[in-house]
Amino acid sequence: MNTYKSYTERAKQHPNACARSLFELMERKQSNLSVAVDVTSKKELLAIADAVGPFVCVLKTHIDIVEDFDMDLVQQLESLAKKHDFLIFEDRKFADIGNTVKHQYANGVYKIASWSHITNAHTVPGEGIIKGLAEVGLPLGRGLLLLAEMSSKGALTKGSYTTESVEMARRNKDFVFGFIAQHKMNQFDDEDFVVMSPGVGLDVKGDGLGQQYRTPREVIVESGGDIIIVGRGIYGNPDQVEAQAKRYRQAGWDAYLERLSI
Ligand code: BMP
Repeated sequence: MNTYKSYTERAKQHPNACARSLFELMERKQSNLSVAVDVTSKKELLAIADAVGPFVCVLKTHIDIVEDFDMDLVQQLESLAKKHDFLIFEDRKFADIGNTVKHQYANGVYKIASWSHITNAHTVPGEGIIKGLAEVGLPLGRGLLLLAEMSSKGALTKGSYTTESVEMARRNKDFVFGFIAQHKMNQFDDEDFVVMSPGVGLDVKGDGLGQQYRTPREVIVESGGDIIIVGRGIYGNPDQVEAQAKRYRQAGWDAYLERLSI
């Protein structure tokens, strides 16, 4: 029996506004690809965002690695998000007590909550981290992903850590709409967490620093992930950025169609 619904069906039923707009745009653009643009200059980041923009549903940033960061970078990213119809996900991986992360999210140099539609958090500090982030993010219509499983070798995100992270998400469904994880996390019929999976590559299996890659098919068909996150596989060769974005978008979408047909 096919237990997987289409992104359109999920958009119609999802209680979380951020998840609804994400599913709608995935179907509209026929893309379940997120590109991780881990480069250190503003110019390069914007050039890659513009090149991959037409092919992605989510553009993932690590804004604190950009050497010449300024608020103009953020404004330009927001313009590109409108131009190409994608959401921005600042992969901040918050990991402190609620009161601290609240400020890290809203204030400081980056003012992440003001421009990033989606962000994420580790569950290691306990549920207060979600409450703190929600105080800032919920009024702005933002969404949060919890890190339930990591892609890297030897990660401690397994067993009861993962199970308890899912329980935390269940108790905070107004703000938490999914996970960074390697597998589907839903257990009940009425539950619909979005799973975004990093560690995706078609050509290599690792990077020598612990990263582990699986193919889009392994992620989407075999493990039930919803969105593939691809970094160096796409921006690694500057002459191939657009071609690789198209290739991964196709591979991700083909895997989704295969999953629907099973
Ligand atoms: P790459 O495809 O180049 O390995 O990049 C993967 C991206 O996903 C990086 O931005 C990394 O920070 C992020 N990531 C990951 O690789 N594994 C995780 O478990 C969680 C992540 O956010």
